[in-house]
This record gives sequence, C-alpha cells and structure tokens, in this order.
Amino acid sequence: LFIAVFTLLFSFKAFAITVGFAQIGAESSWRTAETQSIKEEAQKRGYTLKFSDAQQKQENQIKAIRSFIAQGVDAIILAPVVETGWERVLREAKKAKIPVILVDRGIAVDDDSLYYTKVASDFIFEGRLAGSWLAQALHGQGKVVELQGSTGASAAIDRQKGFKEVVDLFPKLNIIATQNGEFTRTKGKEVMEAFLKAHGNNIDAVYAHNDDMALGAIQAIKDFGMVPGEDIKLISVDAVKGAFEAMIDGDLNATVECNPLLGPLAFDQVELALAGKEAPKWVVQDDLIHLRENAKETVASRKY
Ligand code: GYE
Repeated sequence: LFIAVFTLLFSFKAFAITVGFAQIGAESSWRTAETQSIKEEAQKRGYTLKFSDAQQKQENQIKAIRSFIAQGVDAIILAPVVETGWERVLREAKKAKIPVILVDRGIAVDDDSLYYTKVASDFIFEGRLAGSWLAQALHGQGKVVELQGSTGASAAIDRQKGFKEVVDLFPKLNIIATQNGEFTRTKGKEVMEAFLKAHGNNIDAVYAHNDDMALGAIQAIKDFGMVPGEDIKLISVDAVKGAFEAMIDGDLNATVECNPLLGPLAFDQVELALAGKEAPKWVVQDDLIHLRENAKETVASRKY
C-alpha cells in the first residue's frame, strides 16, 4: 500500500509540473527540430509545457516570461534571441524562485545567478572548425563572403568570431563582405544576390552561419550562372537534412553539426534545478564537421 501511495503521489507530482518555453520563432529547420524535441521530451516526462513563439522579437520573449511567472510555472526554458537586455526580466524570475534554463543561445549578464544553466553548443568552436576546413580547401588563399545570423544573437556573434580568428591566420585569405542573412533561406538568397552583383566572379567561397542561408545562397549562385560547390565553395553550420541533400547534389561542400535535439538535456537540467541540485553553468553539446564526400553514407542516420 505504501508503495502504491508513494507511486501515486510521485506521478501526481510529475503531472503537476509545468514548464514555460520561450522560443524564438521558426526561422530555420534547425529551430523547428529544437521545438519538436522540447515538446516531445515534455510529453515523455509527463510535464505540462506552455509554449510561446516570439516571432524573432525579444520584447515578445520578455512578455512570455512575465506571463509564465504570473502563471506560477515551475521552471522556464528560454532560447534567447539576442545576447543582451535580459537582466530585468531574469531578476523577476529569480525573485519568484523560478529557475531559468537557457537553451541553444547564450546571454551576456554580469550576474550569472540570474539563470540556472545553459544547454548549448560552442559557437566559437563551430566557427573555428568552419574556418579551418575552408582554409585548407582554398589552400590558404581566396575571397570569402559571409552570411551572418541575426544581429545580436550569440550564435551569430560567436560563429563570426571563431571563423575570423582562423581566417586571420592566413594573410591571403580574406573576408571581402559580411552581412546579416537573418538565419533564413529567403534572406540568405537575397544577400547572396547582392554579393554576386558587387563581386561577381571574384568570390571563391561562402561561409553561412546556418544551413538555411547556405541553401538560399546556392539558389542565388545557380541563378547567377555559376556552379555552387565548384566555382564557389560553401560551408555552413547546423547539419540539417536539407544540407545533406545539398551535399549529395554536390552544391554544398561541408556543414558543421550543431545538434538541435536539446529536449532530453534541457529537461535533465529542469529536474536538477527542481531537486535543488547544483549544475555546471554550461552543458556543452559537442559538434563535428560533415563533408560532401561522406554525405551519402551518413544521410540515412540523420535524425533532423
Ligand atoms: O544554428 C540557426 C538558428 O541558435 C543555434 O539559430 C541556434 C541557431 C541555428 O535559427 O539555424
């Protein structure tokens, strides 16, 4: 009987746990995969998930967090669209004793007690990996154009930083243009069209902060009458299905993996927080690079 009552109480407790997820939006296939992973994991663990899509706006995310606090959720998962401007709302969450778990992107705050932990990839590492591959592929020289992720996002800031660090080691390897492509396919295509107009046949390679922008750029290169993957080499970040298809077609040369299936890790942190345990400030997702040469063998095992 004791065990039965205990089990009942325990499952009741799990049932009663509510988590608010302040998501950025649905700009890329990466983000759609992340949303799905978090929703699935909440369901698997029997939690109630309150989901908010901020349509790329920080003010909407702040509103969502305030509404989660008002509803008395047990924990908040936040994918912060930009790095700065979070102190105030996070202080409100802290005051309400609601732990905040950051997923996928980071924030810049002086007081790191404002969040419980961050589950994310190391974007500087990803940028360095992309830069080293490109330096080698171009034999240390050439002209590169860069498609940046949304302005102010840690994923854009750090992917640029890591990439530039490596490229700067090669005096004849230069980033001749860099512009915001908002992490979307449409904007990636648009920016690439402008790059091609301005620099035409002078471009040797494209570095895109995510696959969706690279896929847009591939279209722009084809429309311009050049051959993506040959005349212009392309490397991006994420390793979503579409990137594998583009590699198999020969259009994309390489992609650095950034795993969006953060649900299980994020909810492990939620549970640690609710149990009052300590966690490291950053749970790092490890990344690797995938090349066009191996895409055919790898594609079947891809989960997103
Ligand atoms: O790479 C990109 C997206 O924050 C890591 O955001 C994430 C990035 C991801 O939209 O595709």
